[in-house]
Amino acid sequence: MTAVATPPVAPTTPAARIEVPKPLTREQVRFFIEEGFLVAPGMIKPEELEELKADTCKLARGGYPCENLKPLPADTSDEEVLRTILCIHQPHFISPVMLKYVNHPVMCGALSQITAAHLPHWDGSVKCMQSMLFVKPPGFQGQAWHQDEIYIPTRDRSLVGAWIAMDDATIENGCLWVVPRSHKTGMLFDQRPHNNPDEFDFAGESYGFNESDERPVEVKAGTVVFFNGYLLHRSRKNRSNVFRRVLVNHYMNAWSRLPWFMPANDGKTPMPSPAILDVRNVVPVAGIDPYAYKGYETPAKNVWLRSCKANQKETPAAADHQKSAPNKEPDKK
Ligand SMILES: O=C(O)CCC(=O)C(=O)O
Repeated sequence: MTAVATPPVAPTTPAARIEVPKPLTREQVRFFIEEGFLVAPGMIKPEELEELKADTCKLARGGYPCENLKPLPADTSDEEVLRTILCIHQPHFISPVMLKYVNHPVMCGALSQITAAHLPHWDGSVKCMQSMLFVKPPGFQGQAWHQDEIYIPTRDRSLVGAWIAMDDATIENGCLWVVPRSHKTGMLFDQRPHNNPDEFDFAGESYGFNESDERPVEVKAGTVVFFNGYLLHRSRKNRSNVFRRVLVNHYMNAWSRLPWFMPANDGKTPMPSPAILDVRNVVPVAGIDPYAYKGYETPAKNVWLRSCKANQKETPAAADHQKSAPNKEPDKK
Protein backbone atom coordinates (compact mmCIF):
# COMPACT_ATOMS: atom_id res chain seq x y z
CA MET A 1 0.00 0.00 0.00
CA THR A 2 1.39 3.43 -0.90
CA ALA A 3 1.76 5.85 2.00
CA VAL A 4 -0.24 9.01 1.46
CA ALA A 5 1.24 12.22 2.82
CA THR A 6 -1.05 13.90 5.30
CA PRO A 7 -1.97 17.33 3.97
CA PRO A 8 -1.31 20.28 6.30
CA VAL A 9 -4.41 21.08 8.28
CA ALA A 10 -5.36 24.51 9.56
CA PRO A 11 -5.22 24.52 13.35
CA THR A 12 -8.55 24.29 15.11
CA THR A 13 -7.54 26.91 17.69
CA PRO A 14 -8.46 30.38 16.46
CA ALA A 15 -5.67 32.85 15.61
CA ALA A 16 -5.06 35.64 18.14
CA ARG A 17 -7.56 38.48 17.81
CA ILE A 18 -6.39 42.09 17.51
CA GLU A 19 -8.96 44.33 19.20
CA VAL A 20 -9.42 47.83 17.76
CA PRO A 21 -11.80 50.73 18.45
CA LYS A 22 -14.68 51.67 16.11
CA PRO A 23 -14.12 55.38 15.47
CA LEU A 24 -16.40 55.81 12.42
CA THR A 25 -20.11 56.53 12.36
CA ARG A 26 -22.57 54.46 10.34
CA GLU A 27 -22.86 57.41 7.92
CA GLN A 28 -19.10 57.48 7.34
CA VAL A 29 -19.05 53.75 6.59
CA ARG A 30 -21.98 54.20 4.18
CA PHE A 31 -20.17 57.12 2.50
CA PHE A 32 -17.07 54.95 1.95
CA ILE A 33 -19.11 52.13 0.43
CA GLU A 34 -20.99 54.50 -1.88
CA GLU A 35 -18.28 57.01 -2.86
CA GLY A 36 -15.18 54.79 -2.66
CA PHE A 37 -13.25 57.14 -0.39
CA LEU A 38 -13.52 58.78 3.02
CA VAL A 39 -11.78 61.80 4.57
CA ALA A 40 -11.08 61.45 8.32
CA PRO A 41 -9.65 64.76 9.67
CA GLY A 42 -7.52 64.81 12.83
CA MET A 43 -7.07 61.04 13.03
CA ILE A 44 -3.30 61.41 13.51
CA LYS A 45 -2.25 63.75 16.34
CA PRO A 46 0.29 66.60 15.90
CA GLU A 47 2.91 64.82 18.06
CA GLU A 48 2.46 61.67 15.97
CA LEU A 49 3.05 63.69 12.80
CA GLU A 50 6.28 65.03 14.31
CA GLU A 51 7.38 61.46 15.01
CA LEU A 52 6.61 60.49 11.41
CA LYS A 53 8.47 63.50 9.99
CA ALA A 54 11.54 62.84 12.17
CA ASP A 55 11.56 59.21 11.08
CA THR A 56 11.26 60.26 7.42
CA CYS A 57 14.53 62.21 7.85
CA LYS A 58 16.16 59.26 9.65
CA LEU A 59 15.17 56.89 6.83
CA ALA A 60 16.27 59.28 4.10
CA ARG A 61 19.65 59.82 5.79
CA GLY A 62 20.31 56.06 5.85
CA GLY A 63 19.67 55.84 9.60
CA TYR A 64 18.35 52.29 9.24
CA PRO A 65 21.08 50.20 7.60
CA CYS A 66 19.90 48.86 4.23
CA GLU A 67 21.16 48.42 0.70
CA ASN A 68 19.19 51.16 -1.01
CA LEU A 69 19.55 54.00 1.53
CA LYS A 70 23.16 54.39 2.60
CA PRO A 71 24.23 56.60 5.55
CA LEU A 72 24.93 60.18 4.47
CA PRO A 73 27.61 62.58 5.80
CA ALA A 74 26.50 64.43 8.94
CA ASP A 75 27.04 67.80 7.27
CA THR A 76 24.30 67.11 4.68
CA SER A 77 21.18 68.95 5.83
CA ASP A 78 17.81 67.19 6.18
CA GLU A 79 16.43 69.58 3.57
CA GLU A 80 19.12 68.58 1.04
CA VAL A 81 18.48 64.89 1.67
CA LEU A 82 14.70 65.12 1.42
CA ARG A 83 14.91 67.12 -1.81
CA THR A 84 16.12 64.02 -3.70
CA ILE A 85 13.32 61.67 -2.67
CA LEU A 86 9.94 61.16 -4.31
CA CYS A 87 8.89 58.08 -2.34
CA ILE A 88 10.36 55.26 -0.24
CA HIS A 89 8.56 51.94 -0.76
CA GLN A 90 8.07 49.53 2.16
CA PRO A 91 9.64 51.73 4.88
CA HIS A 92 7.97 49.54 7.53
CA PHE A 93 10.33 46.70 6.50
CA ILE A 94 13.19 48.54 8.23
CA SER A 95 11.69 51.24 10.48
CA PRO A 96 9.83 50.32 13.70
CA VAL A 97 8.29 53.80 13.68
CA MET A 98 6.72 53.26 10.24
CA LEU A 99 5.53 49.83 11.43
CA LYS A 100 3.91 51.53 14.42
CA TYR A 101 1.90 53.69 11.97
CA VAL A 102 0.95 50.65 9.88
CA ASN A 103 -0.63 49.45 13.16
CA HIS A 104 -2.06 52.81 14.30
CA PRO A 105 -4.99 51.67 16.50
CA VAL A 106 -7.59 54.32 15.58
CA MET A 107 -6.78 54.13 11.87
CA CYS A 108 -6.88 50.33 11.97
CA GLY A 109 -10.18 50.59 13.84
CA ALA A 110 -11.57 52.62 10.93
CA LEU A 111 -10.17 50.03 8.52
CA SER A 112 -11.93 47.28 10.47
CA GLN A 113 -15.20 49.11 9.74
CA ILE A 114 -14.74 49.88 6.02
CA THR A 115 -12.23 47.58 4.28
CA ALA A 116 -14.69 44.89 3.20
CA ALA A 117 -17.89 46.57 4.35
CA HIS A 118 -19.34 45.75 0.89
CA LEU A 119 -19.34 42.04 1.89
CA PRO A 120 -22.29 40.92 4.03
CA HIS A 121 -20.43 38.37 6.20
CA TRP A 122 -17.21 40.25 6.88
CA ASP A 123 -16.03 40.29 10.51
CA GLY A 124 -13.69 43.33 10.40
CA SER A 125 -10.39 41.42 10.00
CA VAL A 126 -7.69 43.38 8.14
CA LYS A 127 -4.06 42.87 7.10
CA CYS A 128 -1.47 45.21 5.54
CA MET A 129 0.86 44.32 2.67
CA GLN A 130 2.44 47.63 1.66
CA SER A 131 3.61 51.03 2.87
CA MET A 132 4.82 53.97 0.76
CA LEU A 133 6.40 57.09 2.20
CA PHE A 134 5.99 60.04 -0.18
CA VAL A 135 8.21 63.08 0.35
CA LYS A 136 7.26 64.73 -2.96
CA PRO A 137 9.46 67.85 -2.80
CA PRO A 138 8.72 71.03 -4.79
CA GLY A 139 8.91 70.36 -8.54
CA PHE A 140 8.47 66.59 -8.19
CA GLN A 141 5.96 64.67 -10.29
CA GLY A 142 2.64 63.09 -9.26
CA GLN A 143 1.15 59.81 -10.39
CA ALA A 144 -1.18 59.44 -13.39
CA TRP A 145 -4.69 57.93 -13.19
CA HIS A 146 -4.72 54.44 -11.74
CA GLN A 147 -6.60 51.94 -9.61
CA ASP A 148 -4.50 50.30 -6.92
CA GLU A 149 -5.91 46.82 -7.57
CA ILE A 150 -4.15 46.91 -10.96
CA TYR A 151 -0.97 46.49 -8.91
CA ILE A 152 -2.15 44.64 -5.80
CA PRO A 153 -4.99 42.23 -6.61
CA THR A 154 -7.26 40.99 -3.84
CA ARG A 155 -9.89 38.34 -4.46
CA ASP A 156 -12.79 40.34 -3.11
CA ARG A 157 -12.21 43.99 -4.13
CA SER A 158 -11.16 44.84 -0.58
CA LEU A 159 -7.89 46.72 -1.18
CA VAL A 160 -7.86 50.04 0.71
CA GLY A 161 -5.26 52.80 0.80
CA ALA A 162 -4.91 54.73 4.08
CA TRP A 163 -3.25 58.00 3.04
CA ILE A 164 -1.87 59.85 6.08
CA ALA A 165 -1.26 63.55 5.34
CA MET A 166 1.89 64.65 7.19
CA ASP A 167 1.61 68.15 5.65
CA ASP A 168 -1.45 70.08 4.46
CA ALA A 169 -2.16 68.65 0.99
CA THR A 170 -3.33 71.26 -1.52
CA ILE A 171 -3.94 71.50 -5.25
CA GLU A 172 -0.71 73.47 -5.48
CA ASN A 173 1.52 70.92 -3.74
CA GLY A 174 -0.02 67.89 -5.45
CA CYS A 175 -2.92 66.53 -3.39
CA LEU A 176 -4.90 63.45 -4.34
CA TRP A 177 -7.64 63.69 -7.01
CA VAL A 178 -10.39 61.07 -7.16
CA VAL A 179 -13.32 60.11 -9.38
CA PRO A 180 -16.02 59.47 -6.76
CA ARG A 181 -18.01 56.21 -7.22
CA SER A 182 -15.61 54.96 -9.95
CA HIS A 183 -14.99 51.82 -7.85
CA LYS A 184 -18.61 50.70 -8.02
CA THR A 185 -18.82 48.63 -11.20
CA GLY A 186 -15.68 46.63 -10.38
CA MET A 187 -14.17 47.41 -13.79
CA LEU A 188 -10.38 47.50 -13.95
CA PHE A 189 -9.32 49.90 -16.70
CA ASP A 190 -6.41 49.21 -19.05
CA GLN A 191 -3.21 51.19 -18.74
CA ARG A 192 -0.89 52.84 -21.27
CA PRO A 193 2.19 55.11 -21.15
CA HIS A 194 1.11 58.70 -20.45
CA ASN A 195 3.92 60.52 -22.32
CA ASN A 196 3.79 63.35 -19.78
CA PRO A 197 6.91 62.94 -17.61
CA ASP A 198 6.80 66.61 -16.56
CA GLU A 199 3.53 66.01 -14.71
CA PHE A 200 3.60 62.33 -13.71
CA ASP A 201 6.14 59.72 -12.64
CA PHE A 202 6.96 56.72 -14.81
CA ALA A 203 4.02 54.50 -13.83
CA GLY A 204 1.36 53.91 -16.50
CA GLU A 205 -1.97 55.69 -16.86
CA SER A 206 -5.41 54.11 -16.73
CA TYR A 207 -7.73 55.22 -19.55
CA GLY A 208 -11.17 54.62 -21.07
CA PHE A 209 -13.35 56.29 -18.42
CA ASN A 210 -15.03 59.64 -17.96
CA GLU A 211 -12.76 61.82 -15.85
CA SER A 212 -14.99 64.90 -15.86
CA ASP A 213 -16.24 64.09 -12.34
CA GLU A 214 -12.77 64.22 -10.79
CA ARG A 215 -12.39 66.24 -7.62
CA PRO A 216 -9.40 67.31 -5.54
CA VAL A 217 -9.06 66.01 -1.99
CA GLU A 218 -7.42 68.94 -0.21
CA VAL A 219 -6.83 68.07 3.45
CA LYS A 220 -5.09 69.31 6.58
CA ALA A 221 -2.09 67.54 8.08
CA GLY A 222 -3.24 64.72 10.40
CA THR A 223 -6.10 63.71 8.08
CA VAL A 224 -6.34 60.13 6.84
CA VAL A 225 -7.90 59.67 3.38
CA PHE A 226 -9.16 56.11 2.87
CA PHE A 227 -9.77 54.97 -0.71
CA ASN A 228 -10.90 51.71 -2.26
CA GLY A 229 -8.52 49.82 -4.56
CA TYR A 230 -10.88 50.18 -7.55
CA LEU A 231 -11.26 53.96 -7.14
CA LEU A 232 -9.66 55.92 -9.99
CA HIS A 233 -7.25 58.47 -8.55
CA ARG A 234 -4.15 60.46 -9.42
CA SER A 235 -1.95 63.23 -8.10
CA ARG A 236 -0.30 66.10 -9.94
CA LYS A 237 3.14 67.70 -9.83
CA ASN A 238 4.10 69.65 -6.72
CA ARG A 239 3.94 73.28 -7.98
CA SER A 240 4.48 74.84 -4.53
CA ASN A 241 7.64 75.55 -2.58
CA VAL A 242 6.78 73.14 0.26
CA PHE A 243 7.04 69.35 0.67
CA ARG A 244 3.94 67.17 0.47
CA ARG A 245 4.75 64.30 2.80
CA VAL A 246 2.34 61.35 3.02
CA LEU A 247 2.55 57.85 4.45
CA VAL A 248 0.16 55.64 2.49
CA ASN A 249 -0.37 52.07 3.67
CA HIS A 250 -2.35 49.46 1.80
CA TYR A 251 -4.65 46.99 3.55
CA MET A 252 -7.20 44.31 2.64
CA ASN A 253 -9.69 41.87 4.11
CA ALA A 254 -7.60 39.32 6.04
CA TRP A 255 -9.90 36.52 4.76
CA SER A 256 -8.88 37.11 1.14
CA ARG A 257 -5.74 35.45 -0.19
CA LEU A 258 -3.24 37.85 -1.75
CA PRO A 259 -2.27 36.69 -5.28
CA TRP A 260 0.28 39.47 -5.68
CA PHE A 261 3.41 37.78 -7.11
CA MET A 262 3.96 34.63 -9.13
CA PRO A 263 6.98 32.67 -7.84
CA ALA A 264 10.05 32.74 -10.12
CA ASN A 265 9.74 30.13 -12.88
CA ASP A 266 12.67 27.70 -12.59
CA GLY A 267 11.44 25.72 -15.59
CA LYS A 268 11.16 22.52 -13.48
CA THR A 269 8.55 23.09 -10.77
CA PRO A 270 5.00 23.40 -12.11
CA MET A 271 3.75 26.95 -11.73
CA PRO A 272 0.89 27.26 -9.23
CA SER A 273 -2.48 28.51 -10.34
CA PRO A 274 -2.96 32.21 -9.52
CA ALA A 275 -6.14 31.06 -7.74
CA ILE A 276 -4.14 29.61 -4.84
CA LEU A 277 -1.34 32.17 -4.58
CA ASP A 278 -1.15 33.91 -1.23
CA VAL A 279 1.70 36.29 -0.41
CA ARG A 280 2.40 36.07 3.32
CA ASN A 281 4.58 39.15 3.67
CA VAL A 282 1.71 40.76 5.55
CA VAL A 283 0.99 42.41 8.90
CA PRO A 284 -2.34 41.56 10.58
CA VAL A 285 -3.77 44.80 12.06
CA ALA A 286 -7.37 44.06 13.13
CA GLY A 287 -9.47 41.02 14.01
CA ILE A 288 -7.90 37.67 13.13
CA ASP A 289 -5.59 36.32 10.44
CA PRO A 290 -7.33 33.12 9.28
CA TYR A 291 -4.15 32.03 7.44
CA ALA A 292 -1.83 32.53 10.44
CA TYR A 293 -1.21 28.75 10.40
CA LYS A 294 0.86 29.27 7.22
CA GLY A 295 3.28 31.57 9.05
CA TYR A 296 4.73 34.81 7.68
CA GLU A 297 7.41 35.67 5.16
CA THR A 298 10.27 37.65 6.72
CA PRO A 299 10.44 41.06 5.05
CA ALA A 300 13.68 41.95 3.26
CA LYS A 301 15.77 44.38 5.30
CA ASN A 302 15.53 46.90 2.49
CA VAL A 303 13.40 49.62 0.91
CA TRP A 304 12.99 50.78 -2.68
CA LEU A 305 13.10 54.27 -4.11
CA ARG A 306 10.60 55.50 -6.62
CA SER A 307 11.79 57.61 -9.52
CA CYS A 308 10.37 60.41 -11.62
CA LYS A 309 11.82 62.97 -14.01
CA ALA A 310 12.84 65.28 -11.13
CA ASN A 311 15.02 62.72 -9.32
CA GLN A 312 16.09 60.37 -12.08
CA LYS A 313 19.71 61.48 -11.84
CA GLU A 314 19.92 61.70 -8.06
CA THR A 315 18.61 58.20 -7.39
CA PRO A 316 19.71 55.89 -10.20
CA ALA A 317 18.93 52.86 -7.97
CA ALA A 318 15.31 53.79 -8.45
CA ALA A 319 15.41 52.90 -12.14
CA ASP A 320 14.48 49.33 -11.25
CA HIS A 321 11.37 50.36 -9.43
CA GLN A 322 8.85 48.88 -11.83
CA LYS A 323 10.17 45.34 -11.66
CA SER A 324 8.30 43.07 -9.34
CA ALA A 325 9.50 40.04 -7.45
CA PRO A 326 8.61 38.42 -4.14
CA ASN A 327 9.91 40.42 -1.21
CA LYS A 328 11.35 42.97 -3.59
CA GLU A 329 10.07 46.19 -5.01
CA PRO A 330 6.30 45.75 -5.36
CA ASP A 331 4.68 45.96 -8.74
CA LYS A 332 3.02 49.15 -7.60
CA LYS A 333 4.40 52.15 -9.40
O1 LIG B 1 -0.07 60.57 -3.11
C1 LIG B 1 0.26 60.40 -4.26
O2 LIG B 1 0.92 61.24 -4.87
C2 LIG B 1 -0.15 59.15 -4.99
C3 LIG B 1 -0.65 58.11 -4.05
C4 LIG B 1 -1.35 57.03 -4.76
O3 LIG B 1 -1.80 57.18 -5.86
C5 LIG B 1 -1.54 55.74 -4.12
O4 LIG B 1 -1.09 55.55 -2.99
O5 LIG B 1 -2.14 54.85 -4.73
